Amino acid sequence: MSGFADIIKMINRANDVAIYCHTNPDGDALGSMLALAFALEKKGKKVKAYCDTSISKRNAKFLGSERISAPDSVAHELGISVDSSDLDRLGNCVKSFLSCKSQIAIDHHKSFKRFTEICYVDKDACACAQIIFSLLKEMKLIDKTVAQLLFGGIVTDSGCFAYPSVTPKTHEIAAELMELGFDAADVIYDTFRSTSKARFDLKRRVLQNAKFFSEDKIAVIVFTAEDFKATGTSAVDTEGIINELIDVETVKVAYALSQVGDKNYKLSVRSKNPVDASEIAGLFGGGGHMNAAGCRVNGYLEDILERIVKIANDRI
Ligand SMILES: [Mn+2]
Repeated sequence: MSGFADIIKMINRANDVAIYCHTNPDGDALGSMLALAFALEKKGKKVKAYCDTSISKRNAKFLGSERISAPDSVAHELGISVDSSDLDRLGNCVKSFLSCKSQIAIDHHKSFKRFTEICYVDKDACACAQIIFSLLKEMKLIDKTVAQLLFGGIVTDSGCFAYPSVTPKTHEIAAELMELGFDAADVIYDTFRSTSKARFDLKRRVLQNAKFFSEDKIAVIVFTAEDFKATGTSAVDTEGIINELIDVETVKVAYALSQVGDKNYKLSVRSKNPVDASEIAGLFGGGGHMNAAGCRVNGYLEDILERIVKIANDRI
């Protein structure tokens, strides 16, 4: 692992920087990426922001989200990956990232697998935006726009300051950012609370069919292709709905299966301590954090359900 000094040196040397985040970006990925983009532009760099997924309506509230695009075929001078725990998470951006003359990875996932020589990983940071804050503070590049983006990133990854990953440092950073004068309540509404009517319909439909197991300690919801079609939504709209399950008092492990293709699902895992969500996701080649993680699972829905319920049962 490298310190900020190495990273700042590399940034200072490059004129043409491409910033990358993971596929299906969440608020932390977008806030981190766009804050860094605006800041480096202020420093006179030519900056691109790349992601392989189109931005959801909700995430379009992040300032500058319209500038995010799929990568072009240009080999950039410096590639910076934010909030991505491994190379595969960059999805269709992998080739572009690897084609950059030099690379940096900045991340906070417990399951981080090193994929660049120069990387900065702080597994105690509740959001990648928290690390970007420290980096940009050292570079003296935090203005109101950057602050608002970083705040949005922290809000989404911390469950609005509610998850166990939140530390006094998180609040200190949030307070420092708020001093720059954006409307924090507006950012929280836009990035955390607000929902489209279509997403509300999806939520209502899927929660109605939530299944509970083992004396209500395990809960599962499934987003099928049919649910998406009926409500005019897509996988990006599932973000956060799983929290309704883990908020049930008795629930220790919550799962959300989201259909990607025929016999192909994205599995999100939420847990309460001491159950380790990233360990469960790791069984399927995925990863994440202690209380929130994800992976891909293949198979018939009934078989997957049986398997994941058993896995949870062995751990509660
Ligand atoms: Mn994150």
